[in-house]
This record gives sequence, structure tokens and C-alpha cells, in this order.
Amino acid sequence: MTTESAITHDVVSIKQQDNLGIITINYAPVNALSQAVRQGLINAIARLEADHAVKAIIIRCEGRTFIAGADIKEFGQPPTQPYLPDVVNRIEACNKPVIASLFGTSLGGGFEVALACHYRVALSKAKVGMPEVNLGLIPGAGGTQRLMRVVGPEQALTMITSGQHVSVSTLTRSGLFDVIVEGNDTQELDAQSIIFAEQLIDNDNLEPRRIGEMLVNSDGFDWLAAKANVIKRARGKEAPVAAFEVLEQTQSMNISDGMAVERQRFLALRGSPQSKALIHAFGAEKQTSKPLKKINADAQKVSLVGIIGGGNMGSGIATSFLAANFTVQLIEQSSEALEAGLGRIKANFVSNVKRGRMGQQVADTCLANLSGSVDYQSLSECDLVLEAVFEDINVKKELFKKLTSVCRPDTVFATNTSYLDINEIAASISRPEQLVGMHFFSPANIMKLLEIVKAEHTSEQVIATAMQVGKQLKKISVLVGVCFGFAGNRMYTRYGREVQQMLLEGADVAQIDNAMTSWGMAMGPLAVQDLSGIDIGHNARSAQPFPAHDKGYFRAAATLVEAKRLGRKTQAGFYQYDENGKKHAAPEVAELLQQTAQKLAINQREFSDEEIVQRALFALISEGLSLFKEGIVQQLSDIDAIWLHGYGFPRYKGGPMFQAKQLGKTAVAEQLAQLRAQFGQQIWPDVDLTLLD
Ligand code: 3H9
Repeated sequence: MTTESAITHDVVSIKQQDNLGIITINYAPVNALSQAVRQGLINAIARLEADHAVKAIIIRCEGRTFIAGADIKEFGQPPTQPYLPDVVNRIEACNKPVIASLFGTSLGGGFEVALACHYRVALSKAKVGMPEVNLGLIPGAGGTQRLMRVVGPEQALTMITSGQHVSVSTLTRSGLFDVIVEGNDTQELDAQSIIFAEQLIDNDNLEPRRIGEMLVNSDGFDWLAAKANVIKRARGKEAPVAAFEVLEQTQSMNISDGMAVERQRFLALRGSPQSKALIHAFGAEKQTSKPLKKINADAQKVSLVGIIGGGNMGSGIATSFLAANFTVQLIEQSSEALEAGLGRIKANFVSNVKRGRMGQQVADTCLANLSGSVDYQSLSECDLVLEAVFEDINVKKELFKKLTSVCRPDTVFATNTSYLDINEIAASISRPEQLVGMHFFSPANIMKLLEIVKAEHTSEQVIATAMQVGKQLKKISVLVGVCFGFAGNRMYTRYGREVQQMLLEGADVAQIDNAMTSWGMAMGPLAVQDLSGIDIGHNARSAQPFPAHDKGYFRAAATLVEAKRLGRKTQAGFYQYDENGKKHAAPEVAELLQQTAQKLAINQREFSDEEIVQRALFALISEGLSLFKEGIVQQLSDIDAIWLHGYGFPRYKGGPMFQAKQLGKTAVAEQLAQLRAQFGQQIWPDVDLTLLD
């Protein structure tokens, strides 16, 4: 006969089932280790330990996951008792066997709790990991110590310094799990956890097995080589290097000394600028799905998607949709172009499989949802039709006119334009409320950023639908308004303009790129120009005369285009490229730029790296503040999310607007005033600095 009793607290409850004590954490959304959860765990362990009827204890969670880590919401505040290291030590010290029941994602502090338990039962589809480095931290509650004891320093280092979530099914031989339950069924997990606990009791195997009492086996591990590797991969991030140092320093220590070293490093990192920036980045991403002006409509259901244009962009977008299980109808102008487009999509899936992004079976299932046609009529039943054709406003107007006659009245129309005026396109069709911008970034199947562009008449329901689709595509979807370049490219233009100006003022090509990459940008701005083709932006700009107020405006690019140096494709741009594509300095570029500077009466001088970074960063800050003021973005953090995911801004610097806030209103005001005095109001306009409050 089964006897049961239960005590329910807010977030941690205890149920007694025969001689088992079952602790349940129920703290939505991800059972993070808030103060209440930590206190609840301590109380529950103490209570069950004191209860003579209880022989073994299970820690399990309700909801979508086992504990996903420390509560990030508490990170801005001073630590409160009970501290997590004390909680995990209390669990490990328990004199009855404690079993963790793992599903979902057991991350950071959650994984540390699991490692402090004496046994672990996990679903094979569950994931575990120490993602603290992604927040500029190292594990701070024994994670470095206990993980290293179980899996050895090599695997512990890989997991801790990469921050990756690792599937339990790939860790079957790691020694981390005592039972792996196939699949993803949490009821089955509960049942198997109970069976495992009962077996311990039946076999009188009640002596807790503590990881903290194990020794670290570092035999044959090359710490020196590992260090070089960690530093190389860290690319300026402090936390992975700190994690390495803690592991190396503590490998022979007992658990309590090791945890003391770990804790000290954890606390030092907790207040660091990098950690603050990374925590901000995490929040900024989550915030993109919560625009300040609430969207007052429900999303329409989208499953059949038409994509017009199978070039690089269109095929990348189609790949993205297929990978998210949408059905895609690709449209091209001719059967040859269609074949080529379908071929590109298939090649993307081949690459996905080759790079381990998905298995062959999943790729095949996705591709089974792809078809193509040269006939627009085949789009008649689509829920969403997205165009990725040539950037010509008249072509796009014609296209949407055709779509309004072919598609259902409720079909959502999306344009992937990067710069064109969506209001103008919308005004030319009979259903302007159905048109939205969905601006993907190239390669669209890889880049996480998606700008959802709300035009003047776009309906709330269409916005809700586009945002929902973005979420299904697993993109960082940011709602923006219409202006030239929307949020990201408008700022990118301003950034590029500043770099161009500095070139004319005498800053060296390689110096600019090196200064920016050393600061953390993924690529130098001029190497990017060479890659994308200097003529592309130049041709787009040449529809307008050079602005009278801005004599340096993209003149460096114009100079190079005149000299037929178009970038990598001509093996000559801001750099020279050899036949293997290797980049070299091009002294003639400096001469060409010097001549242009002379013609424009711009004096050349030397620059420091610091000045280069400052000018580029302040250009972004200034434009970002204007965008926010104009309402193109609804929250400053959206700009950061855009720059982190679309333009290679270093995540550990948080984004341009985070940088502005860190510098503070006064410092930003001073810098902008200086630049305004030097270059004029039109280039460095007044901005509303109260927006930084
Ligand atoms: C740590 O543990 C330090 C310790 O070593 C030492 C301490 C002493 N806290 O991403 P989603 C929220 S460091 C609070 O949309 P998904 C999130 O904001 C921590 N809240 O869902 C969102 O809220 P909202 C180590 C959290 O299914 C909601 O949950 N842990 C936390 O795509 C859903 O999130 C991490 O770094 C948290 N820790 O992904 C884990 N985590 O709905 C970071 C999430 O209001 N989290 N939320 O917007 C993740 O990687 C993903 O959120 C997760 C779920 C995989 C868990």
C-alpha cells in the first residue's frame, strides 16, 4: 500500500510517498534558483533528513525544465542568503541518498544542484551545461569542481569554456548519469526516478555517493596546450580564461578549498563590465519580443509560405523556413533560375548536415516540404508570401500588385527590402494593411537577426503574425519602423560614413580594421566593404548627389570605384588580394585617398586606435539616439540586439547603446559636443541625452 503526504510551499514542495521524500520545485518559467527556491531547497532537505521514515530523496521540477540556473533577475542585486554554494553543499552533505531527475535544460546553478545530488536520472533528450561564460561568469556553486571530478579536466574545460548545452544522449559514457531514460516523457522520468530510488532502498544501498569526495584525474592532460587553446577561442572574453585558471589552480585541492577559489573568481567576475554587458545582451534579446506598444491582435496561422526569388537571399530565407518546418513554394522567373534556386536550398541543407546542425533524416523531412514553380498562380493558397527579388521599387510594386490578384484576401505579404520605402510600396497596392517588411540578414539561414518593419498602414494582426513567424524561425525579431535602411542599416551607413571620413583624414586602412577588431568587432569595416563589393553601396548612393554639408561623405569609396578597385571580386579594394584570396596592404590606396583628401581640402594626420574606435562608436550612439527619438525603434535595447546579431558587435560589450549608458550621459554629451564643434551640427546633430537616463 502506498502512503502519501504533502507539504506545499510557494515554490518548493515536499511529498512523502512511502519511504521516499520527493522535493518538487515549481517556479515558472524555468525554475531558476531565486532566493525562495534556494531557501525552499535547504528547508526541504533538512526536513526530509530529519524524518526517519524517509530513506531516499528525489529532487524534481514542474513545468518545462529542471532548474535552468541562478535567477538572472537577481544578478543586479547584492547576493542574498542562503547562497547557492551553501545550498549545493547542504544537498551533498545530506545523509540520505538524493537523486536529481533531469529534463529540459539543467544549466549553470541547476546543473550544479544536480551534481551535488548523489545520483542523476535523466531523459535522453534533456540537455545539461554550464553556460555561465555566456554571462561573463564562471560556475559559482561548485560546478568547476564537481564537473572536473566526474568527467575529467578536458571535458570539463570544454563544457565550461564553451558554455554549450550538451545533449544527455551524447554523454552516456561521461559518468554523469546513473539512468538515462530514452525520449522526452517526464512522466516516465518520474516513474524511473522512483524505481531507481526504491532499488537503492531495497538493496540497502543508502550511503550517499558524493562527487565532492572524489579526486580529480588529470593524468596526461596538457594544461599548457589547453590554456593556449582557451585564450585563442576566448577572443577577448575574460570568463573562459578565468575558468581555465580556476580548474588548473584547484585540480589537486579538496572540494572546499577548490570552491573557495571558484567563489572568489565568480564574485570578481560578477561585477565586471563584460559580465554586465553579457547579462544586458541576454535581457535585450528577450526584450525584443516585448515591444512597448503592445500588439493588440493575435497572429494568423502560417504554414504554407511562398518565397519569390531563389538567389542567395531568397534561398537562404527559404532554408530558414524549411528548417522551421514550414512548407515552402519557391517562385522564379524561369525554369533555369528555379532549378538554380532549388539547388541552392538543397546545398544549404547538405551543409547543415555536414556541419552537424541537423541529421540527414531531419534534412530530408524539411526538403520534402519544398516545391517550386514559375507560375504565381501556385501561390494562391499561401498564408504568407515573401519577396526577395532585385532591389527596385517598381519591380516590387508590380510584384505585389500581381500578388493581390492571385492570393487569398488574408495572405500576409512581406518584403525583404533593405532600403526601399515600404510605405511607398504599400501605397501602390489595394491591401496596404497586409504588407510588412521582413528584413533578413545574409546568409539568411545562419544570421539570427530579423527586422520586422511596420509600415504606416500595416495591421496589428500582420505585425503579430510576422513576429510569431520570426519566433518560429528562431530569429531575434526586432520591430522597427520605416526609414532609409530601417534601424540596422541606417546606423551601419552612419558608421561607414565615419570610417570613410577618417580614411580621408589620414587613418590607415589596416589600422582602422585592426582597431575595430581588437576592440571586439567581428570584422573590420573596410574588410567588410571589400567582401560585399564597394560598388554596391556606391551605386545605390549615386542616385543622389554628394550632400553639400558633408564633403567627405563616402568619397573614399567613390575614389576606389573610380580606380576600379571594387573589393575582393576584382582582387583589389581597400586591400590587395592574391590568387588564394589572402589579403595584403595596398599602399596605392593611401595615395589615392591622399589625392582625394587634397582635392577636398581635408588635412591628413595620424590617428590613435582609441580615437578610431571612439569616432566609430559615437557615430553609432548618435544615430541610435536619433532612431529612438524618431520612434523607429521602441526601446534602446532593441538597437543593441540588432547590432549584436546583425553586425558583429562584440557581445561582451553589450551593444552601442549599452556602451553609451555605461559611459554615462555626461561623458557622451562632452564627446558629442566636441565632435559637433569640429564637424558641424549636420553631421553630429543635437540628440536627446535624457534618453540615456
Ligand atoms: C548561474 O547559474 C550561476 C551559477 O553557476 C552560480 C550562482 C552562484 N533566470 O529563453 P526563453 C527566462 S548563471 C531567470 O525565451 P527557451 C527568460 O528571461 C545562469 N529567468 O526560453 C524568459 O522570460 P520571459 C545560468 C530566466 O525555452 C523565460 O525564462 N543559466 C533564466 O528558448 C523563457 O526563456 C543560464 O544562463 C534564468 N536563469 O530557453 C540560462 N533563464 O518569458 C539562460 C531563462 O519573461 N537561459 N529565463 O521573457 C537560457 O539559456 C534559456 O532561457 C533556456 C530556455 C534554455 C533556459
